[in-house]
Amino acid sequence: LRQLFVLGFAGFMNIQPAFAANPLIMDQFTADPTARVFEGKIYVYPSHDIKAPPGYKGKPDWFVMEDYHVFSSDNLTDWKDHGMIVSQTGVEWADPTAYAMWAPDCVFKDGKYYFYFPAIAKPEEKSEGSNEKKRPEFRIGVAVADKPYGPFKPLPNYIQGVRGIDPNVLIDKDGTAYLYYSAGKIYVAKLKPNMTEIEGEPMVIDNLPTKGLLEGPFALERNGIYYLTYPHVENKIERLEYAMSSSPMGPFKQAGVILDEADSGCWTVHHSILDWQGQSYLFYHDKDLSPGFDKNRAIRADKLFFNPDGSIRKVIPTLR
Ligand code: FUB
Repeated sequence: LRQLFVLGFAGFMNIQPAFAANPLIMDQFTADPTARVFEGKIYVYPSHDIKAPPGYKGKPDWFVMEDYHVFSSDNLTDWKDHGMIVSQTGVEWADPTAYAMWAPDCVFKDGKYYFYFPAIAKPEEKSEGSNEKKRPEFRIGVAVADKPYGPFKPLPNYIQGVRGIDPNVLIDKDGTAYLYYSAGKIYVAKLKPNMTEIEGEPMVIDNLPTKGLLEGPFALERNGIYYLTYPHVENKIERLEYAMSSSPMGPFKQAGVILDEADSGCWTVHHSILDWQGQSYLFYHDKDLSPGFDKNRAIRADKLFFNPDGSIRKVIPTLR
């Protein structure tokens, strides 16, 4: 009956319902899913929420994230956990006590898989002879593998010239790679062909909401349109919005809402968009496995539809 009601209402509103087996992963908390098709399968690179371990000294009731797993599926229902691929204790430059392995991405270029991840860097001495430490800051690192499931080898240092979180990489049709990330605003920088350094200075993306852009950009290209999708918070909870452009670096024009604020009250909505077997999907998260605490999240996927003019229809979240 509920589904019939949703279908009728969706038809009336010219929005497209979708049903999926959500949440996707049931045996651990997962968040911030970047989904990619590699070697004929869907690979999802989420971040990994955990309960604070004994002795944890970080901010209370906050994200606690020490590593990443990768999952694959060929039907969106049965998922294989390939295990831990990168951990805070295995990255030379990262503070191994920070539990801040936030939202990652992974792309394939010239035979290699590049896994991009944010983490808090080890505090450095401020200046010679001074014991003062710099404030902890987020940097973005890269780990490289020959296969989508690893083993991934983290590079010894983070990407120079980039301070921020939530890396996302778009490889354009001409092979140029662009790194998007957040640091209060959304930034973009061209990556050098080695995929581990940027060319020039990062640039702030203009014409987006002036407030409430905290995290989670995801860019894609479709039929010559470049989409920048991003969580936007106005009333404590994020909703997913997007902007369109004819170029990967903009200028972008705000175009609408993809996903409304979660009914559950989960305040983050990190996401990605994937085409799989002729259908687009929105991967995102909610707090299905932890209704009382929205820093222990669970990833979901729902169908996403484009209108003939390239605009995106609102996604209706589903649960199994
Ligand atoms: O998962 C930690 C942070 O919460 C991510 O980096 C953000 O995008 C938000 O989902």
